[in-house]
Amino acid sequence: MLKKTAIAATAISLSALSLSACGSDSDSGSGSGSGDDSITMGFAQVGAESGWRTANTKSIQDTAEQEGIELKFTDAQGKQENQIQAIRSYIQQKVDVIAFSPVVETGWDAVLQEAKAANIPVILTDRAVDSEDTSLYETFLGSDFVLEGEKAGQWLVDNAADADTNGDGAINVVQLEGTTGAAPALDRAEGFATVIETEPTIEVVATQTGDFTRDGGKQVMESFLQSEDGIDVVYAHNDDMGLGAIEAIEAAGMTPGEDVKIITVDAVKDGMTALSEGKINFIVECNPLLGPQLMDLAKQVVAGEEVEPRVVTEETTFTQEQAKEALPTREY
Ligand code: GYE
Repeated sequence: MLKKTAIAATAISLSALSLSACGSDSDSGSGSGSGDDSITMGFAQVGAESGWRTANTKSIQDTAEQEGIELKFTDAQGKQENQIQAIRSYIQQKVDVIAFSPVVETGWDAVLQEAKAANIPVILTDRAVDSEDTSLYETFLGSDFVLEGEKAGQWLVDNAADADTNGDGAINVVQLEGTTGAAPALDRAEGFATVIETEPTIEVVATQTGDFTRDGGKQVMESFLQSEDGIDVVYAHNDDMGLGAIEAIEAAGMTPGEDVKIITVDAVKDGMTALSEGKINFIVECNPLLGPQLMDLAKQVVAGEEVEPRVVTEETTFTQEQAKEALPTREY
């Protein structure tokens, strides 16, 4: 009894806020105990640019609460300098672990070195950095974006005959890219390009960033519809931009999913709904529910345990028929 009280008191003084928020300790079963060793995590999020991001943030916040991890959360509004500032402030506050989803791949070495010098472990979540020194972070948890691009390209190759909506023997693709310099934008473009190379009739005739937003996708698609003749296919790096493109296509008097085929990535509810309605033709899933794996990894690295340097999330793909089946039980 005495010993337990002493440990609890130390934990409270180390991290004054974390215990009060969770009320009485509910028995959370497995793991590292009953709250004596509470963890503070600083999480620097990209922003709130898409349905995927909203689901990702919710998963992280909900899981932290369930696991009794104190979460300091910031939204960088899509700006790398805001994320760097947030990470510096987490270092100053001496959090136990820092996790973040880097807006872009480059330019992280300096701040990661500061975290390392302060002995604070870093977990990359969702997006990668291009730092050559992999000792700057413990692990990278997230999807294989190249594979996602390959799956999108493979569907198009497999459905090439159907995708030639203009019937002229050439399949003209316009690409709506994610945020310039972001890992999912670079990798989804690369994976797609490698696979469509195998089918000479398929060509990306125009490509531009829509910044992963619905509005961005709509605006870029409007300009593509004016500048390009005979667009057969839209490949959007996320659902939101695909949904924006649908609005532009409809406003131009065409039928999305028929006159122009649409392939997207994510499989969030709005995207899946459009897929089940026939407005999108194929979606490659990218799972935003990273909270549980992230909190598990955080507990392990804070305990000084070795973790796998790369943790890849499992994902599938959806056709229109599969979307109809999956929608009723879709969580996000
Ligand atoms: O696909 C997109 C979001 O990094 C995987 O970012 C994430 C991407 C996701 O804005 O919708």
